[in-house]
Amino acid sequence: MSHSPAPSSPELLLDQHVKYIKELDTKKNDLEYWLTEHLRVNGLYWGTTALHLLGRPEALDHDQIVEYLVKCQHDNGGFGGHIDHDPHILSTLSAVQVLITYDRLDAINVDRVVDYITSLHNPDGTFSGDAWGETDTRFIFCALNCLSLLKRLDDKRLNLDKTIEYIVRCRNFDGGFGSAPGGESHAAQVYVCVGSLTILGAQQHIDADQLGWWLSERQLKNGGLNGRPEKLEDVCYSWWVLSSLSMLKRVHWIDGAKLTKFILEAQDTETGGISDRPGNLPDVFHTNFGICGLSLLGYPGLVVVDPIYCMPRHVIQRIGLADKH
Ligand code: GRG
Ligand code: ZN
Repeated sequence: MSHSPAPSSPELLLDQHVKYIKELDTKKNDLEYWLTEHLRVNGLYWGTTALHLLGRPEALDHDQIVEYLVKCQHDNGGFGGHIDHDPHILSTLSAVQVLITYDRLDAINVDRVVDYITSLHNPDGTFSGDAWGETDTRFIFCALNCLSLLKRLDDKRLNLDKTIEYIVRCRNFDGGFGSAPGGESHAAQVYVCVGSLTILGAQQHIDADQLGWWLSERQLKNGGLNGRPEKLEDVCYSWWVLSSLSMLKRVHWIDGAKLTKFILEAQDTETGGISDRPGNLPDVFHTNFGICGLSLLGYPGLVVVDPIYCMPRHVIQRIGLADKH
């Protein structure tokens, strides 16, 4: 929790990151492009969000992306990770986030999205990821984030008291949360549980001081954050940890200058993009969450990100959710 000024940080390579994201869809000769096909819709969400936070929303063609997303929606309302891929709650949330960011919800059938998500709701309050039934606190958050963005949390088919009860059962002795009752505390699971309870107006179930302490303990000597004790630092925890601290109004409990420096050192100065830690190859997931982390740290010139929805704050304001939590 010290606030010593960090030695000089590299600069944010804004133009190079925009170029990196724009070119992702042109790398069809790379094996990685095809191996990540099932993540195409998630990738569009990460790229779109990063570009908006960089202040360059027009760098991708919105009409072309909307047309593509429409093709990913199934008759049951869910979206697949790519055209002809089975629907899943993760890609459904990503598609809805992109369409709302572009203000293009008119392009899809919203009632059917709500039908799909409610069809995944289980009697114990959880949500399955897809028709195969796997459950996890991640999918609860995907469902609540999506239904909240669509203003459909009041759907009569939902029993959200049960959902709160279930999340409380995932809370551990250290104040953190796991993926299921009894699961080890992990910063990404903390984000989805704190986000879910915040959306549901149920933060009273969190011990903010104890959890804030656990989250601030995630910062290592080099400024980076890990996801749980004894693990390596990774740029994406700049989002999972910091967004949780932000929802708990405790961002100042970590050393922001040192974290800023760590994230900037993970930039690829040749290709643009950000990697999981300095020296590794960049990818669009860590590029987005690195930029989201910098935005939460108030990095100059970046658009402000919303810590709950992980979308530009001005979009959350436009749809009238900014003052709700
Ligand atoms: C809208 C931002 C947003 C998210 C939607 C999909 C989702 C909801 C949340 C994902 C949460 C999650 C569990 C992310 C995983 C993050 C991660 C780096 C996991 C790696 O875990 P380990 O055990 O790594 O491989 P460690 O760092 O513990 O060694
Ligand atoms: Zn990571």
